[in-house]
Amino acid sequence: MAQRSKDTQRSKNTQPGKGRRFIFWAALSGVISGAVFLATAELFALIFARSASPILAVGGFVIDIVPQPFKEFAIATFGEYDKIALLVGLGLAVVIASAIAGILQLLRPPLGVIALVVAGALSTAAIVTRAGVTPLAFLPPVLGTIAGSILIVLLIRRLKTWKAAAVPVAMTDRKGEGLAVTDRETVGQDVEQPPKAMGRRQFFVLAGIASASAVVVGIASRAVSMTVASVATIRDALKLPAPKSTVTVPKGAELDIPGLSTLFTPNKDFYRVDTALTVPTIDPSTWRLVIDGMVDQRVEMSFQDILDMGLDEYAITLTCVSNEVGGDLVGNAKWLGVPLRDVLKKAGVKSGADMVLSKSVDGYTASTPLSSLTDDNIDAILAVGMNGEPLPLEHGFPVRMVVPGLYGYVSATKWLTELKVTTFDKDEAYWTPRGYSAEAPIKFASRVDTPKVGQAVDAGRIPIAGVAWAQTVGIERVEVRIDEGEWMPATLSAPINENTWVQWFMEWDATPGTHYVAVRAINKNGDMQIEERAPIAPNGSSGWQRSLIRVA
Ligand SMILES: Nc1nc2c(c(=O)[nH]1)N[C@H]1C(S)=C(S)[C@@H](COP(=O)(O)O)O[C@H]1N2
Ligand SMILES: [Mo]
Repeated sequence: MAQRSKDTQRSKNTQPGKGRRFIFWAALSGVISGAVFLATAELFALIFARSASPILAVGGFVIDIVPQPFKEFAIATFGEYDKIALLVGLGLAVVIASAIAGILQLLRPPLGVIALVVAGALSTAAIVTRAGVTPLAFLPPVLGTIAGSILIVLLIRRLKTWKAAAVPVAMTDRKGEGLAVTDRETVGQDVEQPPKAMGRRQFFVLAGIASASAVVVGIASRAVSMTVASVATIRDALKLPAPKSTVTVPKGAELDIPGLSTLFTPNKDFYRVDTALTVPTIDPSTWRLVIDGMVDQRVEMSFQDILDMGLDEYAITLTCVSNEVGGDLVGNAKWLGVPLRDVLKKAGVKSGADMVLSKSVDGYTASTPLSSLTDDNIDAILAVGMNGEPLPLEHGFPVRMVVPGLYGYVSATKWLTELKVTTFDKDEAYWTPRGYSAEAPIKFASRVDTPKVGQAVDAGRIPIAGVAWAQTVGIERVEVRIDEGEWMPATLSAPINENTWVQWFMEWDATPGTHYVAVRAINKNGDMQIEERAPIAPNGSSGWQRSLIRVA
């Protein structure tokens, strides 16, 4: 019995059968490499370009090029499942094509790699020719192609090592038909078995790791992309109610000077600072704000509840504590929202509280002095809109806080989910144990936008221009000094309100050579901008910006 079963096994191991078996493993190697190609592309699509999914781009391309009668046939046959049918069809095509690539790589190397690179190039073409494509969209398919190509080479190489070790065994078997069982086993074990077993093990280890990672990474990335896409779709379809009041922008608020920051910072250019590795995706229909802690009654509000309070438009300049002197972590926007004091009133703040700990869905927290949120003269708001559209996902969709006069890290919680009324004694925010102050009013500042540091300018009459902000107080005056000259007053744009930055400019007769341009602001309380340099930690940088300008 034992003898016969061994013989049967051995007869299977003769070359033709053996070859067929390796063809199967080569095909599987191709399929795994194809899966790794797709999974890698999906992963990098998350980072670089949401639209850069090879399967979806190729699917979109197919939909675009397929003739109308065929589309009608597809709809007639699959009904509303036509797109699923297309994706299943594409999936099958990928499996078959990559299996063939694997076999080619075994039998006619490097044809398998070439096939994969061609497929990669085609999907890259499909991606970069889609509408609304971003500049980095080529990266995901290219990185996917590289990963898939490397893997197919490695897998087939290991498969060949295994085959090389295994096939001679089969030949020995055939020649040694008459050998005693013991003899054959000795031969097999001593000479052939170890490399064969090793080649086989190495092949399966790599194949196993690669396919498991492809499945996990691919499915996880696609799932994240789809949640983001669906929340992005919900956001795009969202129409915020018209505000009860809008911001009046006075004449002369916007100086039209090349190189000067625009009065309102477009959303796409607005600085972004947060600890979120991936942007939280929240469906506004399931979003809830909880107001609890030292309150008369715990209150829960839906997104609709916020909208139902009636929205007003507010112009507020946001500033990050990490903004260096002359830095760009500051931006001005029109926010649509409701006063936080009205929201807090619904819960009723108990006496003794002095802080609101705001929490984000991602665990981030900020500590804001209660007084800044209840003061009738401070427009602290829950914002749902930014510059005429719902908050962008990266800027806190669906609801965030904006508090004039306080750095973002102690006030501007994005993806807001809870307001806990508490005390500075009892609670601590995210940045407090990490070297930043629990309370941090914005240090008012001024910045030169043009001419840019290090950018050579032509001699002659040119404007020096920039922005200055002193949220809740307002900018009274901006002064400019060239080299060691006198401080000269700059012309200010008409301020929208004391919570927004103002633009300023000064005409300058630029003479050839290098010059220092310094700027400082005076606020409406008559205070001078702090001259002494301070680092951003623990509560914001200070110092007058002084930049070296080269005039040709
Ligand atoms: N959830 C969450 N909200 C946050 C942060 C964060 O890390 N997580 N960072 C804060 C900081 S430090 C700043 S300066 C502002 C920046 O807002 P923006 O990215 O919309 O410009 O958001 C604040 N809100
Ligand atoms: Mo910040």
